[in-house]
Amino acid sequence: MKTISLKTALLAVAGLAVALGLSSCKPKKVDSAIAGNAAEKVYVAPGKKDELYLFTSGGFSGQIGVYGLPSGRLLREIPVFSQKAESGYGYSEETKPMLNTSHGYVPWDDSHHPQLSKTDGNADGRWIFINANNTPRIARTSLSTFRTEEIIELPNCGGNHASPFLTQNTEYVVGASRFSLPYDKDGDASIAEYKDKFKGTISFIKVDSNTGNMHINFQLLVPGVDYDLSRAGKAVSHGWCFFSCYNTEKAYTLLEVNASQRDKDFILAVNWKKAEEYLAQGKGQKWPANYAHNVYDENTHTATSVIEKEVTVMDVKDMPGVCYYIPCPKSPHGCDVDPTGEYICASGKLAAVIPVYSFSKIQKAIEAKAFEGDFDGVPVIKYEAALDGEVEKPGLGPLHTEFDDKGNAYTSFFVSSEIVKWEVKTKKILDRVPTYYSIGHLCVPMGDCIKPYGKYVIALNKITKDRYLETGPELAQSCQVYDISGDKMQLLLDFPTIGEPHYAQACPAYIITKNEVKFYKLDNNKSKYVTKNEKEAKVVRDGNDVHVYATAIRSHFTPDNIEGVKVGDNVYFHVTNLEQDWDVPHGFAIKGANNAELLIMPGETQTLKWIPERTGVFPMYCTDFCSALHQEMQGYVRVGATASPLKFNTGE
Ligand code: RUQ
Ligand code: CUA
Repeated sequence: MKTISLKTALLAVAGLAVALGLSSCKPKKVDSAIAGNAAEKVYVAPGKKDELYLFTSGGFSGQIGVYGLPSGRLLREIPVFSQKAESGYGYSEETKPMLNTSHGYVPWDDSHHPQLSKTDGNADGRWIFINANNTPRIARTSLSTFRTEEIIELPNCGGNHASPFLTQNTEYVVGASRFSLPYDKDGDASIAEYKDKFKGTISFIKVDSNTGNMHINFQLLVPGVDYDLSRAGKAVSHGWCFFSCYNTEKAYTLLEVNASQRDKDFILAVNWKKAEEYLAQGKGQKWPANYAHNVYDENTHTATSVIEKEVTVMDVKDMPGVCYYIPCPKSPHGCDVDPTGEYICASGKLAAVIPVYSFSKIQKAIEAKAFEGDFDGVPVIKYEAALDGEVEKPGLGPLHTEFDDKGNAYTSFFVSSEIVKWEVKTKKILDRVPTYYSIGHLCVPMGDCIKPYGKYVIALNKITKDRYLETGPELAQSCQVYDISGDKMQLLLDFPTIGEPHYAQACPAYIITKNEVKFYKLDNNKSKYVTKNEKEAKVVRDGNDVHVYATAIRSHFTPDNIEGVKVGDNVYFHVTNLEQDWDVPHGFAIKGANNAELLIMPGETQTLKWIPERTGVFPMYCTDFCSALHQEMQGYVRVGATASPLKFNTGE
């Protein structure tokens, strides 16, 4: 490598950053970084709507944040992997199955990479996918309802980080393991046997193009390194996926030191179309498995959870032509494919250059067998044979790259806390701007698509230090918006986010709003517990279970007086919102409920379970300000020591 001299310095800086708890150099001249017309460029006047949607990962909140751009206004937090008391997600009987896993009910996770569904390599506004790292799962959220519709657990996977990445027509959502694990003998081995026994996996989850429903078509068993990030090929490279790999040292303790030994780690190139051929030839082995598959049905307004028992696994050792490693300088993190699909750039966290590989050169190298040996049976392509060129002296600690519509790339630098713009073809650096501070991912609207939207780059920062009003020991998480429409990047706006915005994707608003669902049709409501009109409202006892079939409409519940419930009963309030109009949810809450409230959309039925633990009269009410007489939308449930005949009514 040409830049060996820089490497020592880099390692020292990176090492120092680690020692300081991963803080970074603070850019100078913070105040002068804002140009005079910045405010005007992000100002969205009252009554006007934003131009774009931005979907951020919630990180350790497990959710997705929805913001308008360029204003940075928070519109919604969509619950995905974590319970949300605000709407009852994960608390209502209908949504609890969404958070079921093979480990039982897991109401929390760590989500990193939102991915908009794609058609022909461009965002199509149908769904957004996101990964759960900790208990490996992938979720699909509808962008017509902004609700999570499906969550599939990944068996044979530890740390689902290189996930979920989509092929160009959403044929597959792909997720790879960060933590390798032993998969023979029921997953047990001594940790010291890592080098021999631990393996990684890559899951290829097929997405039904009409319904979006996911199933694991196959898993690839790959050598036991850490797979970190990924992008699928597109256009010329459609049919391939690329993964960054670190810890090719196969260290299993003190990775900070032990996984930073080799001068080069790898990019893994996977020919998934070829893998499909092997699958069709019956190469796959059925492995017993145990993983949850949870689906929310919009007609029954109810989720079901099924535990699947089998998965098809193929060992890449036995599948020539499917996998190739390509050397990549020092602990790569991001692995990104440019809009043409020809260029793949990898960002080594400790590297002094950004290597840019050429897809056509990779193909030629494979044909010519330009290999420098193999790694656990997988051929390693010679670095020079795959390389198109290097971006030299780009900055310190490159992490991720996105692209605009003019042939430029934008790379984030954690340690030097900046975004660097460079030209993909020439690898020439064109501009750099500081970020405040320590940028991780970055997002250009549709910056991973065949036709990027461009216009802005959004920095997703790890540290905010002096940027916002203090909020105790934990400071706000933050995005920054930069204008990239001119030659020079221009900082426009800081705005705080909910949770840690690891990654985000953005697209023009019309792509999403054209599919919008305004309310659920009551006629289509197939819930087992629906009450379609007030006359059918009732309260029914079944042993210790009491089912309240209730309706809500401005501004009363039917029934709103209930007597005959006893202490210790399982009381199920099945509330149907009878409204058939946009934006008229009703809430439901009862004193002493130790789970959540419900927020019920027009036409929908949701159920809150309540176990009264004492006698008395318990008020219930609507929590969502629905009309001038919202505050009148209330009622009572009387609880006795023993059961008495059930009585219920409204207005008698
Ligand atoms: S990561 S800061 Cu979890 Cu996507 Cu790169
Ligand atoms: Cu219904 Cu307030």
